[in-house]
Amino acid sequence: MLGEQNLDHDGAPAEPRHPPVIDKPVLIAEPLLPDLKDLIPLLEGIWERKYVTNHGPLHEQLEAALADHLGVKTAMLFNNATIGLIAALKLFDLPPGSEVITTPMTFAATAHAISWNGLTPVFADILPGTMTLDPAAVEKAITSRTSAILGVHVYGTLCDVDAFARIGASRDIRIIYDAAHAFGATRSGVPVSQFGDASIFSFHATKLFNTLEGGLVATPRESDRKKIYYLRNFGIKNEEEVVEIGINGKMNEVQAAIGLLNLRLVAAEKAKRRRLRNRYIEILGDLDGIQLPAEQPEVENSEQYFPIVIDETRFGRTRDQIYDALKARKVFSRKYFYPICTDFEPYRHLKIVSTRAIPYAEEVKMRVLCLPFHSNVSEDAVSVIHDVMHARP
Ligand code: T4K
Repeated sequence: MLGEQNLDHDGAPAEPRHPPVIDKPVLIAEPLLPDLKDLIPLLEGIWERKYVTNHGPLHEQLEAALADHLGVKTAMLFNNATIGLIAALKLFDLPPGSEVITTPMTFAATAHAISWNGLTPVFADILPGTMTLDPAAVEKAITSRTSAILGVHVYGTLCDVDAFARIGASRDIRIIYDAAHAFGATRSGVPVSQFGDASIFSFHATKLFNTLEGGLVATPRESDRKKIYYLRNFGIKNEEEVVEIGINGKMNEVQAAIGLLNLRLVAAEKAKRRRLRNRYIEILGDLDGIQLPAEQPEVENSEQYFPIVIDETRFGRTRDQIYDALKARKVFSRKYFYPICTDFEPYRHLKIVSTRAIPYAEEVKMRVLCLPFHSNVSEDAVSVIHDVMHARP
């Protein structure tokens, strides 16, 4: 029982209604929003100061709080993760036209950030299980023109960071992580942002921690701070000097206010999602042909998404049939990520480099389905999902 409306007077889980009825559509994501009454004093302060953007006091406060929360030396706020990705790639002065190896199993923004930098995306296959970049496929994709690897901790599942660290160390290749889904994830207690040369988080409304729109570039080096600052703010050094080809990547004060308040709520939201994860595992664990999210025992999950992979030959129904059956009962799952990047017009001409005859990404894109995953997924919704998944074909 996760949504407040489903708690009985003792705060204990209430029994679901039978048959379960969904009054309000259950969406894949729902923004975590602070209490309006807590926001108003912060808004009053902004109105009083009349300083609404360009690194205001709330912005600075949030940036420091996030560096601390994420355990990282350099943490720079952005207006969204896409601009953060574009700026992070620019940080390393990668040779124009050089190749950046990435995964096709991601949101379009990952590949677009490479292209916006005048770099060439090269797509490599993903691993069954974690659905993250396959290091062996990456090795196969490396050429003399490779300048970086852009891995994605997709769904909050961590990439094989050790393998990529080895690859990066053995050649002059930057390792950058799109950590849009991995806010607060750790491995053996090490914050995810400690891996690689840079990590980019998304604070979009659909993310565990959100500032409505927003993002963050984190690096393990203090020395990157100044350059990222320039990249975020048009390259302006002072009133008379512009020293970098920067962009406008600034977060405003209202977003920072939401961030400061949401940071207090994240732990509770995460705990509720962890309970939902366990409920899903309970109701789906015994189904033949259903692959649950990869287990990474040493990882503290970011609780961003709950992807399942449906093998229709064993399960008896396809992913699309399940998607439609849930939709008919007002439960809106999402086919993240279908289509994959190599299905999109700008990248359609590119092949996925794989160690297999048919890239795994091509198979799994037809089978993956993300279930609604936030604290307002009620026990009634869980019951609907249970019924749909257990129904006879
Ligand atoms: N890298 C990766 C791996 C990413 O997944 C993303 C973004 C990025 C980079 C880039 O990050 P940002 O530049 O956005 O910071 C959504 C998000 O817009 C996008 O941020 C996210 N990934 C992607 C996976 O999901 P859509 O097109 O699926 O969003 P939409 O509008 O269909 O909303 C999804 C669900 O959330 C709907 O059921 C409605 C619900 N929703 C949405 C919004 C905006 C709400 O309940 N309230 C809301 O305000 O992309």
